[in-house]
Formats: sequence, structure tokens, C-alpha cells
Amino acid sequence: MSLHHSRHHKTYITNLNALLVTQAEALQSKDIVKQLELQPLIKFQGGGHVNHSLFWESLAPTGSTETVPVTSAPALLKVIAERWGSLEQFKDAWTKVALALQGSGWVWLVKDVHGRSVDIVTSKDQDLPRGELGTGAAGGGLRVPVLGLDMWEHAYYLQYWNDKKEYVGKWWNVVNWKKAEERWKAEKIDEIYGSLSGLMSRL
Ligand code: MN3
Repeated sequence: MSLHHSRHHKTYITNLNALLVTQAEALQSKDIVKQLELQPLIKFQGGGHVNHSLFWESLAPTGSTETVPVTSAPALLKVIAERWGSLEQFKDAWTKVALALQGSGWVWLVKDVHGRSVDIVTSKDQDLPRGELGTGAAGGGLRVPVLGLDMWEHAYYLQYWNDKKEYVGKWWNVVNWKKAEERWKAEKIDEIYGSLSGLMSRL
């Protein structure tokens, strides 16, 4: 995890900062072609920074009170039980989605911004878990992340080699349910992306 944080995440930040400088120059010089070329690169490096920031925020030390779902996330657990039957069934569903993910990407527990529905979704590479969630009578809205798990090989290969299932299983021991509960209760997107809101507006 420390290598993941200090090397992999740092690289996204370094690359993003360089791209934002280049973007500012392209805006200044009104170089439209350059601006267009930069967009997918900024999306990738910026997404890497945002997704990893969400990831670190939702971890807590093994055995800490934050990792106990019953006491740290009562409201979210109720919603999970309504949607999947129980926490264990939710974890089973999560593991299936995580192990079926092809290539690099992320698994997310998302809610619609109004908190009317929850779902498990994936995003490719460093895409954010954007999109719409929920339709019909209950209504829906923009998807926002509650929990995210990095399924890039760099997240697990050192400690778990090729055993993705063990990585996913052990990850539950360090999930910060208190943070997940906060995100579940958050009514505004800014509350979820937190200190990243300044960066988000620049992107
Ligand atoms: Mn990563």
C-alpha cells in the first residue's frame, strides 16, 4: 500500500500537474488542436488522482473502530441489506463483479446523488464512476462513489501475486465504514469529493 501510494499515485499527480501547465499554455496560445489532444490525457491522469484519493480516504487500520460496519455504518448497512439481502451477500456480489473485471479498472459501490438507490458498478482504467443511476418511480440521478476498490494489477501483485480473490477478500479488513457512512449520508457531490473539489473545478 505504501508503494502504491508513494509511487503509483504520485506518478498520476506529477503527470497531471505537468499536463495542467501544458493545458494553460495551450489555452493562452489558443492552440485548439493541442487542447483537444490533452483532454484524454488529463482525463486519465486526473482520474487516477481522484480515484486513488477516494481509495485512501476509505481505508482504516485493521482492527480499528472504523472497520466495524455494524457500529460505523448503520444507515448504509440497512440500505445494503435492503438491496442485497445481507452484508455477506453484498460482499459476494462485490467479489463476483471484481473478479469478472477485465483489464485494469475499479469496482465501486455507488449511490445516486439523492441517495435513493445503490449499486455495484465498474469503471475502466482511471475513469470516474460517472453516469446515471436509478430510473423509474423512485427516480435517480448522478452516480457518486461510496466505496471504491482499485483492481489494477499494481494494487495487489506485490502482496498477493495473482490471487485477486484473496486481495478482494482481505480488503474488507481495512474498509473505513465510517467514511462510507459519511458518503452515504452526504447530500452534495462536494461532500464526497471533499478536498478534491478545487481540483474538480479545474478539470
Ligand atoms: Mn492504483
